[in-house]
Amino acid sequence: MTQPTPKKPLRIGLIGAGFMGRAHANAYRRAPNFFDLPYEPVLKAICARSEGTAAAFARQWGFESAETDWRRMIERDDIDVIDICTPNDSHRDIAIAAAEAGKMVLCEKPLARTAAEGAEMVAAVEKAGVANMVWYNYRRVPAVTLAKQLIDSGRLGRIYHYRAQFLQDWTISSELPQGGAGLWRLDAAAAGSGVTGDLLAHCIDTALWLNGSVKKVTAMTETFVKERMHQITGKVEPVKIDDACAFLARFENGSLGTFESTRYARGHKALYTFEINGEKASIKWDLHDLHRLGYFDHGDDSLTRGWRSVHVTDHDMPYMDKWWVPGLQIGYEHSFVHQFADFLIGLGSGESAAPTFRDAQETQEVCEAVLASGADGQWHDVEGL
Ligand code: 4PW
Repeated sequence: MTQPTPKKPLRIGLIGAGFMGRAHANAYRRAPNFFDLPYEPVLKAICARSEGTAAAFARQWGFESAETDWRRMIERDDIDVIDICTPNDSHRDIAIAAAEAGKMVLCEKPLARTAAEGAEMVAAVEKAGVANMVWYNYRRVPAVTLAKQLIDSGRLGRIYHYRAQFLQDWTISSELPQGGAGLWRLDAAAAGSGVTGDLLAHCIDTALWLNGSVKKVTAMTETFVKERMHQITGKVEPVKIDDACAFLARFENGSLGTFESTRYARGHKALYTFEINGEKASIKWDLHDLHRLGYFDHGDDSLTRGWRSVHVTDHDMPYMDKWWVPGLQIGYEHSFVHQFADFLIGLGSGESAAPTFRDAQETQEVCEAVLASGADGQWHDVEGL
């Protein structure tokens, strides 16, 4: 019997052992079980600031070694790809150092705190010629990928409206501190911005992918709790993130966009929704019911026309043939598995998996224009790349 050819190992160094570190580590482990991939992921090293955290994470997820200094991790010659899952304030330095060391670079979203940082990162990976990708995972929810296929096939016709929301409620208490472990998303120095970079960045990435570029935006932002204890300095400090942001957008294709995000929508934990209205049909999606795609086709018989709830679980749906028998659902974590599988498939074929750093920089530019508009109340053009 002929033996299968051994796959080329891809040795991964993961930096960051928090929520996203777990989501990514799970993806490295699951992807080769369910996808036929040209590379075999090797969980070479995990890096976390605390030795205990790094060692425990290595044990739990099966990493061969643990580091506490990301610079040391990048120096290692037994690592091919650096995956950045740290707070946003270290994305730039890690990505640039990794690219200069010739490593492939994966980065959790948003690419950076600002468009200027993002631009440096794009330049670094492109100069080094290393593979790169940003983890905007919702593109790989099968129902969202199906939405892309339906739009690209022309079923919606001309698009008039793009509407998106990302609602949470976890920062309402004024007792919640900012900064430090678990709460860096409230600290502008670490995060860059509030809901704009954290949540709207997802909505913007999906929108750019499904509906094309945004030309200009006008926004309003608000910080409801003005001061919070800072966990690192131990002092009560001004809060400089946007707690809520709503913006209007004009897309290149002539459609109008409305976007809203807040962490003050009592009752909502992670409600990401979008709806797209075209001349011939509309689609809508809701993260809380992520395997369904709402679809309305004006071409249907008028007596039975209505919103269909397409159950995106059949094997002809994107990614679904890789999982269980038709009808069974998958969830949030699978979007990361799909993204990592696509990255490895792209490495094999030589075609980069999207979004690359350059693609994600477009989201960064929209965020920048939104924040600038939130500050001065004017319309802002989105800068080109
Ligand atoms: O990236 C986002 C996070 O920062 C996520 O998609 C959801 O919102 C879950 O946590 C936060």
